[in-house]
Amino acid sequence: DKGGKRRQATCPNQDVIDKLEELKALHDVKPGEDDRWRVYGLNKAIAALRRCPTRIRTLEEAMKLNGVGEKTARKIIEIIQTGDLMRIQYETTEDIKAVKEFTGIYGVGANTARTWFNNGCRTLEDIAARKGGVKLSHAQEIGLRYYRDINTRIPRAEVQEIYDKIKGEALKLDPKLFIQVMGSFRRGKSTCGDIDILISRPVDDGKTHQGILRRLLAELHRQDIVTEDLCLPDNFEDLELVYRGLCRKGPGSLRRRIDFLTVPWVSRGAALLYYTGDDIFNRSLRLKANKMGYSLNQRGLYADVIRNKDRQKVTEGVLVASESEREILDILGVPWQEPHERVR
Ligand code: DCP
Ligand code: MG
Ligand code: MN
Repeated sequence: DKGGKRRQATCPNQDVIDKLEELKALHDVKPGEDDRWRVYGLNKAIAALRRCPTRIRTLEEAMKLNGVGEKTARKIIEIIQTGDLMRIQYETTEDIKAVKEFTGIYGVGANTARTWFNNGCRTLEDIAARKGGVKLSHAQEIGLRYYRDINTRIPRAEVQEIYDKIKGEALKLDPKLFIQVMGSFRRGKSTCGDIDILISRPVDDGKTHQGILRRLLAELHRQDIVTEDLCLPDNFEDLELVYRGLCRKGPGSLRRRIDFLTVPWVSRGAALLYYTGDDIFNRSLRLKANKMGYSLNQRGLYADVIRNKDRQKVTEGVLVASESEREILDILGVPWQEPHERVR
């Protein structure tokens, strides 16, 4: 993927790159001049490792990489020999640990987490005790209550089981519905962070999926499959809806994050492409589209989008393709890639 932003699935030093990225992220949030130089150095090393077609085995090989000095080379060898980097533990200071823990609460971003830390919170117990005047939204409260569940990855088989049940219930409501599981599951991952489900419906008989999600959710709540709502759509009568919530396989099972998305039939290809990801693959596609004068989003590929000086869209533009993933990739000149190939 020459010149592309995508990371190759086949990079022989990917584990090393991942650890260096982790270290880089730690320096990135610090304000020091030294930290900026370290980020710069790590970026060069990461770029060199990406280009390197073979597995690095010795210090000499590591030092031959462009822009890699002895210090970084020693880090590379440490990762290769131990699978870890002690420097990461050392650089992970109390504030970074707390912010990381707090952002594990559904609906909490880095800014909120940082504010809580500044107000004296250090642990989830502090948050639960509303220390320092912490206020939680409804969704955040659920996020805190099911913190362990939500932050546990879901085995693929469990996603399949929950999805099969939901698909069955949906098809009882309307057998002509188009239902598809997206995200990491569709990419073939062995565990998933959440369950992403797309719903649409062909319009050849003049009907649509309008109102289906409301009815489906009512039924899934009744059966105790969907257990909590985190984010409801404003208007359930729209064709394009996003829903976020929690679900479970059965009584006693862990709560799992679930996202539903409904889209007009015409948008299904663009929606599948977007919500299958991964996010890095999406970013490279959007970049490619922009370079070609198009604009790509979950609704479709558009031409003649007019933007203001802040790069905000003034007009939606002219729809060029949206019904199938293949059509969009073809126009962008991107060779077809199966979902499992669309990975960092
Ligand atoms: N997506 C994106 N950019 C984002 C968030 C999401 O392009 N900032 C797209 C790509 C993702 C898809 O939406 O693959 C689904 O989002 P998820 O957060 O559910 O991510 P995944 O399903 O890929 O991974 P996970 O197993 O963590 O759920
Ligand atoms: Mg997902
Ligand atoms: Mn999701």
